[in-house]
Amino acid sequence: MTVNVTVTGAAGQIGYALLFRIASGQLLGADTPVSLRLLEIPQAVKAAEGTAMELDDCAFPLLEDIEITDDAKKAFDGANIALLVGARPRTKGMERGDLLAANGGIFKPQGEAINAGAADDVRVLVVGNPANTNALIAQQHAPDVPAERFTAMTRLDHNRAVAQLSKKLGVPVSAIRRLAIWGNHSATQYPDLFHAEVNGENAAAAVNDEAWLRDTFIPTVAKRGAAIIEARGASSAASAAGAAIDHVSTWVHGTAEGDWTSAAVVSDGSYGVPEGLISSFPVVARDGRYEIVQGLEIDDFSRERIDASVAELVEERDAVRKLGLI
Ligand code: NAX
Repeated sequence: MTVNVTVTGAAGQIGYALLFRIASGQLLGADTPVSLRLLEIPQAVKAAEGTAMELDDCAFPLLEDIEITDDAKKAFDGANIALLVGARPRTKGMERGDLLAANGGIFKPQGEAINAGAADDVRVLVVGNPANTNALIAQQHAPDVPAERFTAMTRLDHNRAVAQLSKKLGVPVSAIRRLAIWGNHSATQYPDLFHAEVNGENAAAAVNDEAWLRDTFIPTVAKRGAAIIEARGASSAASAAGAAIDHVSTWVHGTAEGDWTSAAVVSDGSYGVPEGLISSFPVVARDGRYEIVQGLEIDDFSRERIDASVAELVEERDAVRKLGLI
């Protein structure tokens, strides 16, 4: 059966890296035809049409059709997968409150449109920043959709952490399992090596260098986005698109036995993260659902960092509440 995939911000740079991979079958597999619905703001519809021309020109056998619109209701009608990439970036002199308000103006109506018209099995991934709180706003305006269907992306952070660890230890990325990002997709995020494994051995023990972990690994992962901008002159796009593909394809197809991944999902109160916040956790995907890995022991080092990132999420939630956005 054809799967309807809605992508917002389709004319942006992540959109450009993402759409071709979806249409080629990398999101849902080589047997699943896709119908793309691209949502853009009116000024960018023409650019999205240009991307659609290129998608046509790839003659992807799995791509059934492409619809381009600036109307959220149309874009989410019948959506099975919704990738919310378009967001309002922070511009010079913009306060955090202004940023949250501007994004509330995007994610509230999109949540409402998902609630009104998306398919019963809709799964939502928010990529656009501030991703966790944008996802919370959309989720709060979609009361008829199970809350667990709203997620935000920390898979890029996860992949970045895997890559850094692989380089440090000189092992292939395939040797690394059970890494986890906790908290907010922001500089406060906490990439956790204490539960990760390298060739079956504890990763923190294999590194055996707390100073590296604290002063190099964690800040390198957390500030990688800024380092990419500095080097490339533009923010990460292909790696972000790759992580979005990973997030959805894991969600649909499941995690490998004994492994887990990272995703920001609605908290059920696990690990002291207030219920209802959309926070990153170690998660397994089973039967099309992301579930928080339970029962991990959290030491003081990790506790302090998880709490700091979660405190930031609480502040963001309180700020959008105050603005009347949720
Ligand atoms: P671009 O500025 O290239 O593209 C964004 C696109 O969204 C633009 O074409 C714009 O017209 C569109 N847009 C804006 N408002 C819209 C609306 N209401 N409806 C539909 N489309 C709308 O940004 P890009 O580099 O593609 O990044 C997109 C978002 O991803 C940004 O918010 C960025 O901060 C975020 N990121 C999130 C990451 C994550 O790990 N969660 C990593 C990468 C990226 O930084």
